[in-house]
Amino acid sequence: MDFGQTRSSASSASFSALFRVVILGALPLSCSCGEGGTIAARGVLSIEGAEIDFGEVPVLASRTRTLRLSNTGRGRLSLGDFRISPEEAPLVIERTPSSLASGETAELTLRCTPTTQGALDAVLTFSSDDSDVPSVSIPVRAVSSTQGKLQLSADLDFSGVCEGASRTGTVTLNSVGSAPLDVTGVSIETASDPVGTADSTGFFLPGSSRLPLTIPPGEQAAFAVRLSPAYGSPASFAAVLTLETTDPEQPRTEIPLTATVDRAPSASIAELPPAAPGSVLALDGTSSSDPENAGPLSFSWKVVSAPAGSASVIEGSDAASASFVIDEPGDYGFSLTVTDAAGCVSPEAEAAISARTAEGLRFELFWDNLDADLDLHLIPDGKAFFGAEDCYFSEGHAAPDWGTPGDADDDPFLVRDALNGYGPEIISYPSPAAGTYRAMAHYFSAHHSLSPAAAATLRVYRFGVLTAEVSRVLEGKDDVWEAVSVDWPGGVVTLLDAGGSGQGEGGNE
Ligand SMILES: [Ca+2]
Ligand SMILES: [Ca+2]
Ligand SMILES: [Ca+2]
Repeated sequence: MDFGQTRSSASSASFSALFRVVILGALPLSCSCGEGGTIAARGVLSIEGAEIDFGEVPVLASRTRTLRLSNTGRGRLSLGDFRISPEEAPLVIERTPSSLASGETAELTLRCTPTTQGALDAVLTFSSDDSDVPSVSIPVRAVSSTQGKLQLSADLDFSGVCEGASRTGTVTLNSVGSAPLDVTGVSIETASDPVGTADSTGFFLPGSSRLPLTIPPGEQAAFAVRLSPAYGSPASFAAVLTLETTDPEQPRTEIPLTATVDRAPSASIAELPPAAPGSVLALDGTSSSDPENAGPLSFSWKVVSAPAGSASVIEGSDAASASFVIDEPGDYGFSLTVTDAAGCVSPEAEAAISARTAEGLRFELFWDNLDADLDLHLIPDGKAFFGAEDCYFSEGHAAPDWGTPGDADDDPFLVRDALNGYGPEIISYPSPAAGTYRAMAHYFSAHHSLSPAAAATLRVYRFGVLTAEVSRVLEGKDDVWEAVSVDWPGGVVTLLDAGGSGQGEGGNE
């Protein structure tokens, strides 16, 4: 191989124009007139071009040229014994025709990939059974005066990648040579000697680059490398990033990739206690932990499901111990995630409760005077105070038979009779029928008190949730307070006595 340094760039552009010459075998028909006077047809080789000139090819870049071969004779033409001389020339014969039918044209393809700077002078030879040109020699030229050069910069710190998260690093390929740098391969392979139990499968190339990628001199290209250790992944990773380029000094560059994983903390919610509507639910995440115990954990509680109408929010949603007021009967779901000092986030822990009570309506009356005996009455709308259906302490009235006669399931009942302060006196109506009900207080006895006035308070609960609280002073014996009416199933509480004070809330069913 002659790699003289004096050759300048050849005129590759002129290849097809100037050398479009049939240089060999112009005979269209070769007559072999035998004694019998027969004419034997034979193949005749025509070649388009006198030489193959690749022109300037940067070191390690690859170019192809084709040579058109035609059979202008009448018989079949056989070709063979294709060779490059000298053998070590950086040329590869990629495609050759082995025979050409009469009138057929085929292409021979030659690839040149110079490995060093310099000029290339080689010869392509082959044989044919055209008796006029049994041996063909075609000069092959190229010059390689430029080369790509790779300068790498990498940001590949994968220490302490959070379990369950992702980190992306970057490899930047700077093209600093005299020729464009071709990137022909980018891959991540298993480390030949993984560290310990390191997993080599975690690293990947998230982007998609079509290769080969050509980077002009002075420019750069970047490749992202990502590691996304799933929860439960190994504690470390090792792999090799391999770059293949046309930089002759580093055609194959291997960059080791190593990673350590910071374990995610674990969120833990203590078992939720049974809770009724109206109660305060304690949310306890104090048993959450981090394998590395690195610094304090931070907490994030969320309500993931709640019954319609619930407007309650978590108190202390960023604390280990939080609380939640159950404002509506129904099913609630809560989640907790914790974050360690390194910023690694736990998988979500979830807990659920069903906060229900079978008791549709409940009325409670209490007062502030120990001497006073107040009585609570519950009366269907339109029925008489102290009438047959009035529910109050008296015999035969503590559990009046409402709704279906003889069926106690649809009746209200006095849960607790208080004979003096401070109550409470309680009436429960577990399965209210549709309708309107009045709740009243009657000052039954002052027990001869000198100061009988009693400030009374009535509370109405719907499915265990306090929906109204009203207050009024009852002055003495036989004072009557017609406090509220309650609509069912809506649960709307209406204040009846303007002298009272308090607030009711509508239901939502
Ligand atoms: Ca951790
Ligand atoms: Ca009483
Ligand atoms: Ca009944």
